[in-house]
Parts: sequence; structure tokens; C-alpha cells
Amino acid sequence: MLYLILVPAILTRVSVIPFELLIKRAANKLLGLGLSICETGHNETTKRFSRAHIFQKETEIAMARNVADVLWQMLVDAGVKRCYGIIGDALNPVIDALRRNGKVDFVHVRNEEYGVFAAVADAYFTGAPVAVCGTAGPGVVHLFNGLMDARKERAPVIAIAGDVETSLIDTSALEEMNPYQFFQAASLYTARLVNPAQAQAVIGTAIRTSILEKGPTVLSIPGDVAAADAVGEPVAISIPAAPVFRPSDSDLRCLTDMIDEAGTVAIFGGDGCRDAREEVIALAARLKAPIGYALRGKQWLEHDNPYAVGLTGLLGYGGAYGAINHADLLLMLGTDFPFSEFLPGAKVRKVQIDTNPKHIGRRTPLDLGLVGDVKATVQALLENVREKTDDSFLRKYVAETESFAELKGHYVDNGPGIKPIRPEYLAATVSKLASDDAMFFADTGTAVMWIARHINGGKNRRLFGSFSWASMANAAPNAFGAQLAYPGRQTIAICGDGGFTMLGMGDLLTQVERKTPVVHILLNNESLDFVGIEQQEAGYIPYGVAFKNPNFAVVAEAMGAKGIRIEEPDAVSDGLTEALAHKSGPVVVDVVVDPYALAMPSHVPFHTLKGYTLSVAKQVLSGKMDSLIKTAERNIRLL
Ligand SMILES: Cc1ncc(C[n+]2csc(CCOP(=O)(O)OP(=O)(O)O)c2C)c(N)n1
Ligand SMILES: [Mg+2]
Repeated sequence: MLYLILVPAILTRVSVIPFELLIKRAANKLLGLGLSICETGHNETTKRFSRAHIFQKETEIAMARNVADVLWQMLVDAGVKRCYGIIGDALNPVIDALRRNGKVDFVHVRNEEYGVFAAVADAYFTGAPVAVCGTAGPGVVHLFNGLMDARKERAPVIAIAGDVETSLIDTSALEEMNPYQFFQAASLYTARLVNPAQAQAVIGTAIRTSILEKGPTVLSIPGDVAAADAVGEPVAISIPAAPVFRPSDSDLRCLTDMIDEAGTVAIFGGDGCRDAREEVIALAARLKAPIGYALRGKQWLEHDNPYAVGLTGLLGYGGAYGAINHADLLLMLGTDFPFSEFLPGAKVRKVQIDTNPKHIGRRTPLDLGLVGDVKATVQALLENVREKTDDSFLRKYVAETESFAELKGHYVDNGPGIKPIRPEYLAATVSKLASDDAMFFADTGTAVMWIARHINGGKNRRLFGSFSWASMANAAPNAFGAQLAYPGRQTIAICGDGGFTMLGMGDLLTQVERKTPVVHILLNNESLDFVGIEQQEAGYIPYGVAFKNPNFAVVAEAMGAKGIRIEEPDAVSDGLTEALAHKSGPVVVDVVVDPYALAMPSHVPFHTLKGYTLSVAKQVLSGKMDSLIKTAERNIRLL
């Protein structure tokens, strides 16, 4: 049966490869072995191939330029330096053109999804587009989760998806898939190249959309079209710089009036403050406004900022929740913070400013919604808005933030004496030992709680994760992509044991081959701990979350990486110091941490409290007192 499927599949594929190319490949192989071959044509005399002849042929073919050549030339023109992925069948002409182009580093990964998460971090931080590839059907499917992440994290990733030959489209052929339907949720623009004449228009659109709208686009390319002769001359691709984008003068006047009328103002910022740190702090200084932030705003707004009052939400700490909920006026800047229950009701007037019109007003009803870039809008506001003199509101919430820091520090300060190792202590020690320009990546799971609270930011420090899409297993590939983009810079992945075994472990081999000095710090808690916490918050008994682990340090060593195992709290500092000093390749630091550690938010919503109480009651009734006692014992300072 398999034979029946595979033979026609192979034959149909082979039929699209030009005969000349087949001969050339065979000749190349033989020449590589130090042999030479003879080719006999019907009416030709015997012709001897030499290396020079092959090169000449290759040059001729290259000069003929196929569609795949046009693709790489345009991508390189637009700033693409790397392509992460796995090749095969339909992508063979694409990868051959990449090889001949010579300007793109092809990063072969062991799972396409790992490649996309690497590309997301690479593209997000460099701002340059990054290519990924996967081949027809299953390989393409592996791209999807990462492309969703690129969409949510707003990273310019361009996916090259191998597609079945044009003669097979819509015949339910082996590995055939409709790219329009499949990528609809993830991609900002999807094109299927069915004719070489489309190439420049659709490749150009994919590139410009990805860069200017900041997100993923997909080019689905059948192998026969990739290998076909290009049509027309290549067109240089021009990318405009980001435009100055701010609300109208009348809307700005309206906002200025609202601010001037308000007794107290609080600011709540997200990733949209990325380029607007100076302006937002200047506005806070003028208005005596505390600045709270969503997780994605933390790295831009927290460090060296006397107005910072912490994070809100379930990871929340400091005075952010209070400030946001008790101000007369709340300015939401560049944030699409999804947890509406932490945002104030009608008692607080609310203004939102965002470049994306779809973000306006969708999390909470607004008094004013403005479309514009935070930097340009706040700059314009600063020209007119009046200074406030009373700073008592600001001082109150800054003081609350300082007193929460004491609670936050309990398990850090006492960490060296507590076994199992407290994740708070681990994260705070990483923060202390890491360099001033370190890049930290957190897996979705409890890692996010610990980095949110215990990794200190800095002017050149960076923090990233799947914060808006919330996929597991992102940290290791994110850190790998960042390491390729910024070679030698300290890149630290804080991984869940579930996340690392889901995706990070297989591609540790890629990192070993590339000698990338990524420091992987594993929270070895033998559970999907975050889900266990969620289950309890929702009133369920934890179930389906426990598993057994190997010694990951030994596994890492067997794979050619450096492995360090830490079980004792007093070994944390030395173990991490050793890991951070290792520069010749990846390190895996396997840290056995307390699976019962909890992080209490600065504000607990009623439904969470209710769920947790219900779960506790159920656990008591079903005889699970021992784990409850452990949770209580090990979090006594927080409860
Ligand atoms: C791909 C994917 N599958 C499942 C989930 C749901 N989920 C969120 S966090 C989590 C647990 C993560 O476990 P681990 O990586 O061990 O981290 P921990 O919370 O234990 O630190 C799960 C299953 C998800 N977000 N993404
Ligand atoms: Mg875990």
C-alpha cells in the first residue's frame, strides 16, 4: 500500500525537475567522490564533464534565474539574514537558490516549530525580517504555532511553505494542504505562487506586510514554480521608515482637557511603550502619575524609573493595581492587556492610545480612545498638558510598591537555607549574576511568574516570552534565535521541565552543532506546575500534571552540551556562575525546585479566591491533605 502511494508521489515530483539539473546533480556527486562521468546523448558525441564545466553550467543556470532566486534576492534586499527550518521535496529548489545566493544563513533545526520560535525572538529584537521554512503538508503544519506567536508578539517573520506541484493542486494529493485556509488565523498575508509572473508582486507584498504591519506572512511555493524561470527583471524592494502616527489635533485637545481636569492620573503601559520610555516618564513627572505596566511593558518602563509601581494581573506586585483602580483618570498606553478584571470600572475615567484600532476599547469601556503611536502622541501632549503639583497619590503607591518588595523578597533572602530550592531565590540569583545586557527568555508556565517578579530590568537588559500567545516551550528557541542575532551576548532561557522536553531538548543538538552559548535553566519540578495552580484556582483537584524526569545534566552531557545539576540551595550561586562563564556552547542547568511554591498576586480577584477555597475543600475531602500541608508550609509567608 505504502509502495502504491510513494511511487507515484516520487515519480510526479521527479518529473518536474529539469533533466539538465538531474544530470548536474549526479555529476556533482560523482565529482565529489573524485570520479568523472561520460554522458551520451542521442545525436551527440561523448562529452566529458569536468569540475569547470559543472561550475560553468551552474553559472548559466544561476544567470537564467529561477523564481527561487528572485525570492532570495528580494528577501536579502529587505534585510533577511537567516532562515530557520527543515527542507525537503518542494523546498529543494528554494534551498538550492539560497545556497547559490550565499547571503542567508540556513539554520537547520530538528523541529520547524523550534525554528519559528527562534525567528520570533530574532525578528522582534532586531526589527529585521527573518525567514522560516517548512515543506509541504506536515512540515508546514509544524510552523503554525510559532507563526501564531509571531502574530501575537508582533514579529516580522516570513514563512516559506513548500507546496505540492501546481498540477496536483486541489486533488487531495499526498501532503497537499490549502495554505489560505490553514494559515488564516496566523498570517497577515498569504500568497500561493502558481505562476512565475506573480513572484515580484506577491513576494514584495509578503515582505512589506511583515515589516510594516509587524507580523508573519506566508509564501506557499510549489516546487515546480520555485524551479521555473523567473519572469521580468528583479525590482528593488523599498521599505519606508515608520511614519509619525498620532491622533488628530482635536482629539489631542480633548485628551489634554481630560488630563487637566483630573485630580489624579495613573499610567498603565504595554509593549507599545517600547520606543517611548523617555516620553512616558516625562509625562508621569509632569502629572505626578504612578506608572504601572503589563508584563510586556515591564522591560521598557520599570528600570531606573522613580514613578514605577509594578505589574498588575495575576502576576501582579507593587502598587500598580491600587493606582490604576483609584486614579481619577487612567491612561492606557500601547497595551492590549487581556485581563479585564484587573482594570477599573466606571468610577475611573479611561483613555486608551494604541497604533492598532482593533485594540481600542475591547478590554474595557473607554471615555476616549485614540489611534496613534505612543511616542508621537505623548510628545504632542507634553506641549500642552499642565503640570500637577500634588504628588501625594504618586507617593502613596510608590510606598505601597516598596512595602510589597519586602514580601516579594522573603523567599529570596531566606533562599540559601530552604530546600527544595525556591524558584524565587533561583530567579533572583540569576538576575544578580547576569550581565547588564543579558537577554532573558521565560517559558510559559511558572517561569513567567518568577521572571516577572525577580529578574531586574536594566537599560540594556531584555525580557521576552510568549507573553501574548502563551505557548509552552518558547524560551529555549527564543534564546537560540537571540544568540544568533547577537552572538556572544548573554542569552538565558528559563525553561519549564514540561516545556524543555516538549521542544527544547531535541534541538539542543542544533545548539551543540552551532556552539551557541545559551544558558538553559530548568525548573525541574516534575510537573506542569502552572496548570496545577490554575486547576486549584478554578476549584479543581490537580490532575494530569505530574511526571518523572531524568537527570537533565546527564542527558545534556550525552548530547554534547554542558550539564550542571543543582539540588542544594547553597549550590545555586556557584552552579549559575559556572554556567554563565561557559562560552563554548549551550549549558543545561537542571535545578530541582520546590513544586509547591506559589506566587500570591498583589490583588486576588474574588473568583480566584473562591476557586482556590473550593479546591482546598475537595482535596481535604479526597484525602490529599499531605500535598495541601506542603503547599501551606512552603508558602506560609505568602498566605
Ligand atoms: C503548547 C501548549 N500546550 C499546553 C499549554 C497549557 N499550559 C500552560 S503552562 C503549562 C505547564 C507548563 O509546564 P512546565 O513547562 O513544566 O512549567 P512549570 O509551570 O511546571 O514551571 C501548560 C500545560 C500551553 N500553554 N501551550
Ligand atoms: Mg514543570
